[in-house]
Amino acid sequence: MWNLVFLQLLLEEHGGEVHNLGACVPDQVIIDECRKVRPDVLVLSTVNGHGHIDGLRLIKKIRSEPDLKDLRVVIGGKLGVRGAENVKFIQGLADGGFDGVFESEGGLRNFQEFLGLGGRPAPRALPRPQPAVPVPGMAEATEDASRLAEAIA
Ligand code: B12
Repeated sequence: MWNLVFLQLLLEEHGGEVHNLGACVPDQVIIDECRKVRPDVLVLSTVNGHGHIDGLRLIKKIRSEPDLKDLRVVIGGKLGVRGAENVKFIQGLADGGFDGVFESEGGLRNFQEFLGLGGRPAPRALPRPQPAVPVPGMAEATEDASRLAEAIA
């Protein structure tokens, strides 16, 4: 899946070590892998518009596991099937427990800033991102997407 290849390359180009679990991974496999690897951040990608449903289910499971409740988890991509209107899913996903929600219409700048990668030299390990609430860059992403929606309308 090109979205996953794209994300892996992006993170590796910035010095991150990526464990790519592939597409359509069962929730329990993700949870087990997070326990085993203890990643700096779990990055979820959604392409076909169901991500806001699957993502919410998964994050609730992850947050109900005491040893994973502080794990950094983000989701991005096509959150729904409504283009720029997908921003309406951002708040619900953030409330569900995601540390960052990045709708594809908002671009990648906010994601890179969240990871602390904005234009600085490549670190070997991803630094700890900023605190979870408010979701970093969410306001800007929402504004960007709203402007886009207005431009299209
Ligand atoms: C190749 C393709 C397929 C392939 C592979 C699908 C896959 N899951 O990878 C096949 C043929 C299997 C397929 C099937 C389907 N597809 Co399809 N597919 C595409 C296509 C042509 C390209 C997708 C792609 O690889 N793009 C390249 C990657 C790099 O881009 P991307 O995924 O958009 O990711 C970017 C951003 O979203 C963002 N991003 C993504 N993830 C993340 C994560 C984070 C953390 C961040 C920060 C950013 C981020 O970064 C990327 C670079 O900008 C798109 C149309 C298009 N031009 O996008 C439709 C598209 C994704 N498909 C679509 C649909 C509806 C489907 C099906 C549901 C059709 C069906 N009814 O069966 C199925 C779903 C199958 C499945 N389980 O996923 C729709 C989704 C509608 C929407 N969400 O708005 C699209 C957009 C086509 C359309 N315009 O209608 N598809």
